[in-house]
Amino acid sequence: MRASILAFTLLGGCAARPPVPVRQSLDRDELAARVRVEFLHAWTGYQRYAWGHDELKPLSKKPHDWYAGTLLITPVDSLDALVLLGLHEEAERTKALIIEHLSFDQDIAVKNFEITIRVLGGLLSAYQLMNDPKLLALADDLGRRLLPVFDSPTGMPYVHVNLRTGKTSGAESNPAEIGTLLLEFGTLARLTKNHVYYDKAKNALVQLYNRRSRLGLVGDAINVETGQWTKRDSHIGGGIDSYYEYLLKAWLLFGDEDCKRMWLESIGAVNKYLADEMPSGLWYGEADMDTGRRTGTEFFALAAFFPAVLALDGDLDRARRLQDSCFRMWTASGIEPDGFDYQTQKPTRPRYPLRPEIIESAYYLHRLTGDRRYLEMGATFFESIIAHCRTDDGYTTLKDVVTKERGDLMPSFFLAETLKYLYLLFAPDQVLDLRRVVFNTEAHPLRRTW
Ligand code: DMJ
Repeated sequence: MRASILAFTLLGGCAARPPVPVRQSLDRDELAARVRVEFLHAWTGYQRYAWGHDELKPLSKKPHDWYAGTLLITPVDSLDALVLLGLHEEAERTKALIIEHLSFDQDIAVKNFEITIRVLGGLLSAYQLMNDPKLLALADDLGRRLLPVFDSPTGMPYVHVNLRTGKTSGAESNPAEIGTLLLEFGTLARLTKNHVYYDKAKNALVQLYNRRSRLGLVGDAINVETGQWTKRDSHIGGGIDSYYEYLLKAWLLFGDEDCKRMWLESIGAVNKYLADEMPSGLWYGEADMDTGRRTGTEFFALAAFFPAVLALDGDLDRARRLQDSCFRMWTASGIEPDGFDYQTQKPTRPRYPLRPEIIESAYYLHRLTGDRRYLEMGATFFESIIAHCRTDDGYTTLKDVVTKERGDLMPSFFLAETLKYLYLLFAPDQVLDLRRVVFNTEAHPLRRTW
């Protein structure tokens, strides 16, 4: 036990739980219905001003495409949510758009990680929910075009690949982009019976894991050609986050014992060196991957996925305490900043880009503990998002959670994740049984049908 934890424990320290506003009448059905109405509001804005494009800019009422051509990122990312929310007409119309108009035969260099989690993951989960083989054929076409990323000297993927030519670029990568591929490529392998997808994505994960430090930690940048770390700061925030998530979930989805072993060793190191017991609660900060020396006390909105992962692993004590800390971070300014110094309790990165992670964790914790506290938290998140981010034609990002100055983008993950997890939190358990699916990092539920 590290000295700071010991001193804190000996002092009888146990951070007071942050108060969560308790509503006299919290009606789950009514909240689920309200989330559905807000989903439709956002979807209608997308349909009106950005149909057939990647994302909506809700203030300028214009579409936004990531590359020269569209990859229909919002429709693909949202399709399973449309089904789960019971918006069947919209789902059929969206599926038709995708099948008729989505082409991966484009001369564009795409980011492998983003396209894998949003587009490949979205196609696979929609295929499993809607049972249309054309969705699987699209996923297979995309998977084949992404495969050249793994042709580096180490087998760890390049950052970008041209979908038409297969030309790769971007040797400087990070654990999240290297290690967040196996759920999608593995599912594609199982569904198409082409084991190459599984083998390449798993090899990338193992190659990364094999380069962990003596302490069992990873850094936040690595060169996929030389295999050398280029940044040695360790944490659970953006750039590393979902690498850990996929070690655990690949074990759960595929029963892969190597992933189980890698997860168990990794979570031990994370809890030993990155967890920080403070008077304000449990947090996870930054540390040097070689020495374990604390290098920072910043917690990220992206790291708010971690209570969900801890809960899924059965560590409900840490999961609950970390979720309480995340809730403090949310309520400090009335909505969540992207970064927060847990020592000073001040935002370090003031924007709120409509992120879902804290809501995802509330959903897991509610389902795995049955504690109403997480429904109350969810109601708070929903009210803040409506108060600060709702526009006439959708929802938009905040540039600054203190001033509430608005940005002009509705990222696809707002529909795919933020509103989906809010809906699932309040909706009846039968809508989706958490024990029967594994969500990819973009909230696409995958089922072991093989
Ligand atoms: C999403 O695209 C995914 O959840 C990813 O793992 C992290 N970033 C966004 C949401 O914040």
